[in-house]
Amino acid sequence: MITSSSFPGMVLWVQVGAWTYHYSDQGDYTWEQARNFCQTFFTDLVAIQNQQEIEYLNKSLPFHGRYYWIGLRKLGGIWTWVGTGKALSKEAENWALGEPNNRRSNQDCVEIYIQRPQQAGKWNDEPCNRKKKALCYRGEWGDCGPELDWVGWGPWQGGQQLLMTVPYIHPHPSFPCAKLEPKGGPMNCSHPYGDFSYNSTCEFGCHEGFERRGAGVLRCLPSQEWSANIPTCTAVACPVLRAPEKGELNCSHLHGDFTFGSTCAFSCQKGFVLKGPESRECTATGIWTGDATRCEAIACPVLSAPDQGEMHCSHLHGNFTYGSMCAFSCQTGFALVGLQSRECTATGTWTGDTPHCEAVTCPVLRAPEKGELNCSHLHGDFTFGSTCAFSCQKGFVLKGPESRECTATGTWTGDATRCEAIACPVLRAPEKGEMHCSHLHGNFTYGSTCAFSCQKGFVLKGLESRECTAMGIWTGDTPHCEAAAQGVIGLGQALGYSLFTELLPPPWGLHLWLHVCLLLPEGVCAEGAGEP
Ligand SMILES: [Ca+2]
Repeated sequence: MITSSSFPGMVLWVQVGAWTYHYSDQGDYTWEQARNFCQTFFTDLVAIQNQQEIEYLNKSLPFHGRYYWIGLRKLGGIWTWVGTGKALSKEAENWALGEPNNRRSNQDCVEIYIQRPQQAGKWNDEPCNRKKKALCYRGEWGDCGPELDWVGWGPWQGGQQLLMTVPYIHPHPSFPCAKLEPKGGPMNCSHPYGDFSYNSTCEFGCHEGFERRGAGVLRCLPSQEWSANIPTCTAVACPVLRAPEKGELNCSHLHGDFTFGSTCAFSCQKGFVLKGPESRECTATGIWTGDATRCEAIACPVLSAPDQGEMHCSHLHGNFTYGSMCAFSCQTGFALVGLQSRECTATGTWTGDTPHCEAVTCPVLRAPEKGELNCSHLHGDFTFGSTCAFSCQKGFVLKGPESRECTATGTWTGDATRCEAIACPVLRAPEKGEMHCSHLHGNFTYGSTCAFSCQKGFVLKGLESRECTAMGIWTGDTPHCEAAAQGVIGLGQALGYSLFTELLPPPWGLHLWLHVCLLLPEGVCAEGAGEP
């Protein structure tokens, strides 16, 4: 910093404005940049007032090879003080020898040769895009202390003329801000007045998969502070994933929970199978790879009810899937053979085998003695629904139901059936006689034959034997015994009867004899029937 107050003998004025000079000691600017610099930190580029001022500046400012811009430029072809908008008067001109020459016809801005070996303190027109130091002033109002040196009159401002004093010239500091270090992303800065200095701007980006939190551009302010806090880059978030029902989620996170780079693997509980990708990854765009994953119950083959039976299933997770239970039953008259229920296992197979329904069996029926059996079977021999009809041979009558049916409980309807021989009336021996019966099937029943004989001295009148027929009636009539004539013994008696009856057992002897008698002359047998 240069301080100088080397103009002695100047009258001091109170309550007037003053100005101070400043220049940029870092960086060179185009004329526009220089004016911006001056307007930002001070008042404007200097307007040269008089020769004392020029001398002062030339003496006080350091030499710089490119010299300093001042607040004079060509506007509409006229050299104009930009601070006041007033044209440069002929008297105030201070051009260097041969200037303004407007070389190449683009020299519209003015520099001042500070400490040039020749033409020091003079002006030269220059292209405005050349880079030079900025020479600024600050207009100040207030008490002027006795230490201020009078230089000259300042420009009119606010209706009064500033008293120009030049207490010192500031080389302008660079107004540095803190150096920025990017956090997790690229940083692109431009430094018009020096690294991380006034008006430096830094643009911040983030790598793929990361989002910026905070301002995208920071500017270094005159206060030597950045316009905002340095932004950070955070990983792009994906929606939070949850474990599928009946499944589990296993995530690994690179940068944060469910953010770019996170991967989640899925698995299912026993009995469930994964549908969808086994793992998903959070992408840079904040969406997960793949579709949603779910766990489906493992399916077993579809079961059906057995013939003549029913099936009732309960499904925990879905039709005929893991955990489904099916119970089996049979219709009335049928019995289940096999397991009563099956369960769908985690391997997709059923426990056990499918049961089947078998018709309930009844005891095998046989035809009654002297009878016949005629059965019809619906489902199998002598099983539920079988019916058996009974019939008897000639001469026998059915006792019990004519037909029986096999019921659902495995028993036959009705009682056992039998064939009984048809009964004839009980016969008695004739008076004075005897009766000898032979019974084939029962006393005095079908097939029974009874032979009749008389005591000595009596003769049988009528048939000597009768037979019980299938109609339940006896052949012929009951014979009777009559007293025979004394002492008369027929030839038949002597030769035949005794012979036949003694040789053959009754009634066969008598039968034969009776037949023989038919061949003999009438009266022989009849007379000889009685006892002598
Ligand atoms: Ca020139």
